[in-house]
Amino acid sequence: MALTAEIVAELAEYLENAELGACAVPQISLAHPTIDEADGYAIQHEIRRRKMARGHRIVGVKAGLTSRAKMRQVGVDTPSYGFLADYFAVPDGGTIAAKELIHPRVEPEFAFVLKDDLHGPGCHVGNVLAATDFVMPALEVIDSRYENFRFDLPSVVADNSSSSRFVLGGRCLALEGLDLANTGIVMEKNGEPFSYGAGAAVLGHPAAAVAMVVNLLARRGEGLGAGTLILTGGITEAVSVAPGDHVQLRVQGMGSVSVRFA
Ligand code: OOG
Ligand code: MG
Repeated sequence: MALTAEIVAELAEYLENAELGACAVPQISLAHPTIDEADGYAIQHEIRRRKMARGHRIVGVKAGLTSRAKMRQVGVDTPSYGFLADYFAVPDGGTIAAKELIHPRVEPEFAFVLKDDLHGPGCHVGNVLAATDFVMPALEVIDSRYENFRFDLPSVVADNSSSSRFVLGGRCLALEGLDLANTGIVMEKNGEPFSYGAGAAVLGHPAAAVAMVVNLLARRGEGLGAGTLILTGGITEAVSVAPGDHVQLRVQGMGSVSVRFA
């Protein structure tokens, strides 16, 4: 940690105001060049505390930068996590007012819901598979609060890993009989295929992304409780969207989920 508690609190307020006001700001490492990853998480957890203090519920977590395609797109190659607040949820087929966001992008993901608690360190794919209640297709809408979607690892972690909205849909299935690593996906924008992939793009298996988040949370003495929702990270690069756009994700054997921007 390079920053004082006072600066951490100040940067949390600054980034949360950028989110709530849908207004882009310079990445925080420009003014604070010594900031490290632990500072980033301290700021993120302070934003989470601020939301809870105002009565928001934290409904889950998201893994970020878990596929090569995502790492390449933003130029950061370390996986991370963020939290999901209640008001991030958008119904399947729902509409998001683009003016609530800065420069949204949409990415295809899997969502896991736990039936048992998970704690690290040392959490592995087997623990995650045993603790999973069901999985389903998801679209994550990310919206970096930084100008031009440009950031380094500490800055994006502080900005809650660009979390803004998520959509769950399709079929919710138990893992038995599913081969998520070999499950194909197609993401379409306005009816045209935009990107293709399979679950293995996410750290070899999407369950590995859940284990990664659990092990990162263990550094702060936290774990994930039964019932927690986890988004495992973009399988392919994210697509930029503007008012009028419609994005649909189709997942092999698991149905589809979609969202529209107005
Ligand atoms: C960081 C968030 C990454 C994912 O699924 O990889 C993320 C970003 O790309 O802005 O949510
Ligand atoms: Mg994501």
